[in-house]
Amino acid sequence: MQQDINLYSALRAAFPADLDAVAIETDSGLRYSWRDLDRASAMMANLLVSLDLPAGSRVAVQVDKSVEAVMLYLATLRAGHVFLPLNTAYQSAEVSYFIENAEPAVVVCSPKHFAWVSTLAFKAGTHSVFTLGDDRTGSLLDRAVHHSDQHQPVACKAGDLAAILYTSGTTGRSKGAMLSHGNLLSNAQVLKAYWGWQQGDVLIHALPIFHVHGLFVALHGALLNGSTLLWQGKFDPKLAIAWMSRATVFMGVPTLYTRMLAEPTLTREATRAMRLFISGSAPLLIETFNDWKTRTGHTILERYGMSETVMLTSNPYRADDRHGGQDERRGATVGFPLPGVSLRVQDDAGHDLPRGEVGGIQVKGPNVFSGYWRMPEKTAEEFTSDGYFKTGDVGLVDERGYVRIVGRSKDLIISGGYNVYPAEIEGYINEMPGVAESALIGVPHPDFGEVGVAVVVPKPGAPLQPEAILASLKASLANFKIPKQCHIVSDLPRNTMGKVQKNLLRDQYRGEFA
Ligand code: MCA
Ligand code: AMP
Repeated sequence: MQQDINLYSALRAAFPADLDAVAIETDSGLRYSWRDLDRASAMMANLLVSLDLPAGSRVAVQVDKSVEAVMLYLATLRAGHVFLPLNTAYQSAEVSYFIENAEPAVVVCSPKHFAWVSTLAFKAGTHSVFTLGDDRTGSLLDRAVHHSDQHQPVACKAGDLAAILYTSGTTGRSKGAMLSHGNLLSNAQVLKAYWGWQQGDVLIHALPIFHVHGLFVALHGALLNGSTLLWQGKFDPKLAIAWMSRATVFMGVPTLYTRMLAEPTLTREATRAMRLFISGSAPLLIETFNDWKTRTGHTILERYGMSETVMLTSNPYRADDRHGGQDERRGATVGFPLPGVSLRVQDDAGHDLPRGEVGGIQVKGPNVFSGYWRMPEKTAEEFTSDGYFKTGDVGLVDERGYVRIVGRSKDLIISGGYNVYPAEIEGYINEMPGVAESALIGVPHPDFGEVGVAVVVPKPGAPLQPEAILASLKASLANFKIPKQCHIVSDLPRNTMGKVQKNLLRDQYRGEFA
């Protein structure tokens, strides 16, 4: 019998005794107290209650990063509904897919997009559409302000849905990863201990809050420790460095680290007060790991996770975490499976591989999701018969037990921490007049780590222009998905099975942004 929980109640229990202390201080100088978070999320929760929605209704949110958006997230948890964050860069074709797939009862969008979002939402049967700006404007706040600031969080079961995070399938169509209160709370509790969260910690929050890293790992980390957050609406390396004299923890994707390394104000002195730098969502180059250590004296702690599993592995926080202190944080590894996480490496035939051998990484644990929203077949494909989730990542466990990710079996480009799925982009390009076929490959990039390059084959005699192809994509797709380069070629390399050999294309264009 699962006991009742609500993730919000667990976070609320960790608020400091002094509710008037500052919970979040923003880069525009606003200060929100813990009491503000509790009262505002109660009012928004009561607004949701007033809509009399079925339990487990989805609340889709595509708004610019703001503290009010955090309050809406907390309100959705309190009310026992399902939070569905959407990248602010998604355009109408992308958003209409999510709304058609998830059938949210409520959609909250930025005021500037209300016209097109409300049109496609109401057409899809959405009950209510509200607006929320990043300047404390919008109908959501206008309506919530009339509701009580007292709200008892709904009693949920650990297995009840708390959020759906869309992570596009390698076959192009996005899949909604279903995360429960139990998935999120168990992982947050493990990380609180593993990363040594302590009294007085202050987190610099510079990530978007429509993905797992910023919305769960960073936000829950601070809230579950009653720690103040220094809040950037959009990453600003100079300000992040300036704040390090007042903070102790920073979490980022590798691009944030390389951008801060480009700043002369990043010095050992500037980072003296800091306790912990965490990197993830994409591979951290050993050069970045080493440069950071040389410049600041800090050893970045790299960890590995997924939208489907939240955090899976982490480098040790304290050198004496394991085996009597021989272990330390090692660059180019993602450390050890977290407590409660079982991780194994298997070959394609499903046989466990010994340490040192490369294969598919599979995981099991209370943090691993229950499946993809309304895609039971797809879900079944990605779990083994004994309940392990196939991550699609390729790696090994080395002789000392460290996990190393060496590649991906899924056709995926991770650009500045965002996932770009070649199949989705290729689908759009192949629909364009004059295009016979195309391939999107990832190549190294000094800023984003990896970016997409499109290689396009025209139909006989068709006069294709790269700029026209990119402009057409830009009109339909989120900006981070747009290939950074487009080449027109006579044909694509294929193996004897007729499969496009993307590895040859990657080698051919590897130096594009060197
Ligand atoms: C912006 N652009 C990008 C990206 N971001 N292009 C490729 N990849 C990107 N990530 C485009 C912009 O649209 C613009 O194009 C041009 O590149 C320059 O934008 P710029 O101003 O440099 O970008 P920015 O606004 O500064 O954003 C860069 C960023 C951002 C701060 C690194 O991408 C970011 O916050 N990334 C974090 C993503 C994240 O949170 N990942 C966690 C996923 P144009 O001029 O044409 O518009 S969760 C996950 O992966 C798992 C669970 C895990 O382990 O955490
Ligand atoms: P997402 O689907 O957005 O949740 O991204 C999850 C994917 O990001 C994982 O399957 C990995 O491919 C990748 N990833 C996350 N953290 C790391 C890391 N530290 N090193 C390499 N890849 C990572």
